[in-house]
Amino acid sequence: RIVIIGSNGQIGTELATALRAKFGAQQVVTSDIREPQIPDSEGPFEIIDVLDRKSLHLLFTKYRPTQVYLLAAMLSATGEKHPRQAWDLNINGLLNVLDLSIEYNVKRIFWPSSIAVFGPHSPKTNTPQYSVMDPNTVYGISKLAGERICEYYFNRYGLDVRSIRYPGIISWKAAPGGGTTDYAVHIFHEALKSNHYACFLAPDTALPMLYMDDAIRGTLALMDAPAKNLSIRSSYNLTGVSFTPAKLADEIRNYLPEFVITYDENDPRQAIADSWPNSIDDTEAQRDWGWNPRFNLSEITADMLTNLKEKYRYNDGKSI
Ligand code: VAH
Repeated sequence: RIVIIGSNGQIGTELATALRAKFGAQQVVTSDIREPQIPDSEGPFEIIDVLDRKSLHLLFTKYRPTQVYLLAAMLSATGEKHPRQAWDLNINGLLNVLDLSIEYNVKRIFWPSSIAVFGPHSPKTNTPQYSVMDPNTVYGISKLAGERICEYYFNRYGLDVRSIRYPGIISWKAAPGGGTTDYAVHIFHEALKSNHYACFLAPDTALPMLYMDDAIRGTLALMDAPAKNLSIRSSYNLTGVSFTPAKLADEIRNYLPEFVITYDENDPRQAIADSWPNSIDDTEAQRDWGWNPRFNLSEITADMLTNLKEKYRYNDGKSI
């Protein structure tokens, strides 16, 4: 069986769909701290708090997973509002899963890191795999510590845990929660709803981004790669495309010519974004397991608007 912990989230939702398509619905167990908005009719679902070792133990006993995907985490912006809870969930949740994975001899574990592990003194452009890393958000600090823990469990216990430093992820199926890059998702919804978006990042804030289809395909490619090919056991740099809010607005106007973007100054997420790279060098992922992004900014924009148009027309009956 494959177990996904945190399957209600932006990435977990689509990982569940992809893994069920690949391994069969009954082979993939989804789990989260509460029921999903739309009940999971595809396959087994369990309510799990990753910080409750007892319930986690029961999950591993019941399903004896061969693979575990740990997606439960508190992201950057929310983490700055609740720093202790963010550290606790992101670090102790990981330790609980790694320890149980040893006890139950889980073959492969996936855990997401983030470009948030880089900080103000990391190179801003084409940030390399190995670099000065001085993250100044609790989220980034917890992800950097988590990477060191994953590499330790691999070297000390031979646990085959694999990880990707996700950039901002853009998708339309499930809402993102509490991130700084989420402007690049909200903007599409607002453009379709009201032809206007009040952006919480400044127009020239360049950030590395990745379309969800690419993120899922890359994650499965890493998990399928032969262990001997993997030279990185902390977490792989990965990126799709870098752009600014102003560039994204221009791209949207190619489809919605009346679209207007305005900028809210002084949002706390600006300082978080300013501490992160503008672009990422993912040479190691390309070399070790054939990473190659497929969606550029224009294709992301077209796919998002096409799919969300359907979603909005369906929900509100309003014509876009
Ligand atoms: C966030 N979407 O904004 C996440 C991600 C690199 C950004 O880690 O916190």
